[in-house]
Amino acid sequence: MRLDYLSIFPAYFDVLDISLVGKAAINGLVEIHAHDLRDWTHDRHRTVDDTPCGGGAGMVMKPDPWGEAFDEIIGTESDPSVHVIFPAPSGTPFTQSAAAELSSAQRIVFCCGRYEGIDHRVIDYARSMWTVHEVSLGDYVLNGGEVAALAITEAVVRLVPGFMGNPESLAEESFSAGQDGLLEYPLFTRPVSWRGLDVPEVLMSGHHGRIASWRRDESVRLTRERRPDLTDSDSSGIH
Ligand code: 6GU
Repeated sequence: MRLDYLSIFPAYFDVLDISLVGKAAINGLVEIHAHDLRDWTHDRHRTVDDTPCGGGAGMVMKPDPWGEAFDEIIGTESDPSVHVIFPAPSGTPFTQSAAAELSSAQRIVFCCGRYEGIDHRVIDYARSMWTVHEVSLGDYVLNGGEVAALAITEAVVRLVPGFMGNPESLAEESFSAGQDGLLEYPLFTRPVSWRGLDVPEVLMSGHHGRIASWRRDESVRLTRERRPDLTDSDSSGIH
């Protein structure tokens, strides 16, 4: 899998080297390329923004540097196997199933906007050429797409076959099919008693049936309490 990042702050992606994603890069599982969008400007001030057509506050990212960067990084041919991601609060919510689908992609290009956003023709052009995803991490506003791109990267790369030492731990965590779409149950390890707090007795009982049913009850209780939205769907596992 090759990952490209287009940003006016490419140093954000330096952290990928010190993470498990960096280990995956060393092992040849992923290839990481961070680019400075200003490399595709031609004026003395390396301008990437301009005032919004129609007026209003803030600035909009000009289409030209994006187009030239696409030409050089991706090419000028249509190829639906290239996934181009535009992180933005106006995108569709990013989910575990979206991460799972992207984990089999050969190429992902992250387009990290700043200011009020990117000229929409950049997104329309990319859509005419490649597979575009406009995604949001949640209902809050970040200053730019970089931190979102890092989060999406981590969610995707850990699902790339060969990344996880123990792939079974993927099946049991929150939102995975193995958890029936419920939140993960609470975890404990030794010591059995710590600062006056004890590990639930059932987990020390050695009774696998009772342990499974305790964990299931806790998952259902937590999901109802914290994420009632997840219990509405037919796939929630609460029937
Ligand atoms: Cl993907 N981008 C930005 N800029 N803000 C966000 C977001 C993304 N998701 C939530 N807030």
